Amino acid sequence: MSAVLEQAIVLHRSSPRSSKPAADVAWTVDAIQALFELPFPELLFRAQTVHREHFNPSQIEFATLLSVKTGGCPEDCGYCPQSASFDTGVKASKLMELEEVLFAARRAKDAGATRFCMGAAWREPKDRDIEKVAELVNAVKGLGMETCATLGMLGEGHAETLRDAGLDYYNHNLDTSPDFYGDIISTRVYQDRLDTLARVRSAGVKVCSGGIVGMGESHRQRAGLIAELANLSPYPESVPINNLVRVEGTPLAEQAPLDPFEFVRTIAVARITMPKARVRLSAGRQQMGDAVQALCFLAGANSIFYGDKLLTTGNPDTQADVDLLHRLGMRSGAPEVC
Ligand code: SAM
Ligand code: DTB
Ligand code: SF4
Repeated sequence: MSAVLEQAIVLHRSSPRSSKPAADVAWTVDAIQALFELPFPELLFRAQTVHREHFNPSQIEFATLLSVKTGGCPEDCGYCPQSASFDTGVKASKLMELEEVLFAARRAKDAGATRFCMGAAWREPKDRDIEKVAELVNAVKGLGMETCATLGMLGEGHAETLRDAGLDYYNHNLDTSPDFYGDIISTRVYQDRLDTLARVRSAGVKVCSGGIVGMGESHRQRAGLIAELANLSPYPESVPINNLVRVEGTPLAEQAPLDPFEFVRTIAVARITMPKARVRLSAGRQQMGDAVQALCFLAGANSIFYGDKLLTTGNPDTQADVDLLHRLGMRSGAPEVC
């Protein structure tokens, strides 16, 4: 066994990170890469052990997404069908009306979702956008659902306004490692993302932040993304792991698909390094198959996006997800940390 691998194992066994969220031990990229390189059964066993320390491993959160403002985005994220820089056939639309959003949220709740996440294709919302989204958040919160919003970079006071309206989580993904970021996005820098996450955290809104795998990043860069997330202090309460959805018209449309076991490994490493987070098996499930999804649950995923659509692309239909959990003897519900 290599020295780095031993370090990863020792670190995992002895580090307070396995039981305390705000740990004093930083994860090195080497140690995380060594976790990725463990034999698959060993990695899954470790991830399951950590998962069971904090959660009921049979419970999966259902979070429903709604694109409340679609397309026409000035950013050039190479994976995204909503960027105005690419011809993907996504039509730009204005912010949805309150009644439409409430209708979708009620439907999601009736179908069993506990979290409702509203996404907008903005680089950064204006003050008046925040006022309008705050009304949406307040109305959805009134239904008794957990609320989440993903609106791009936040300015001064935005996170506080959303918090006061009842926002539980703000989603803002680091997406990939710092050294691969510039290959994917040219219109903003990594530090912009970190600055928004700091604003969210200091307003007392819970952080939802993860990334995308399968964009052509190296093994080390995949480990680098997890290191960035796990070393946020504290690490995010919610960690979406997206498998790239290859959309025609985007620069990443022809990207070779990722080995599904590598995706499962990413979930497992996220679970080990962020033990109390809700780790979400996010975009890419429609292309994945039931067996790989089941492996992701074994690797410590305890949340999925639930509903026929993500933002602009497809997702398994709700009955298929209900059936999948039933076949696995699992159940839906907001996972509580124990
Ligand atoms: N505009 C805001 C932002 O960028 O933060 C919010 C919406 S944006 C669509 C939210 C996240 O969706 C991105 O950070 C990215 O992780 C994910 N995403 C977008 N397109 C994707 C794709 N084709 N495959 C997988 N994930 C994708
Ligand atoms: C996240 O990490 N993934 C979601 C949500 N947060 C906003 C979005 C996935 C989008 C997939 C491409 C689309 O449907 O447009
Ligand atoms: Fe815009 Fe967000 Fe898509 Fe980037 S990921 S192009 S910021 S909507």
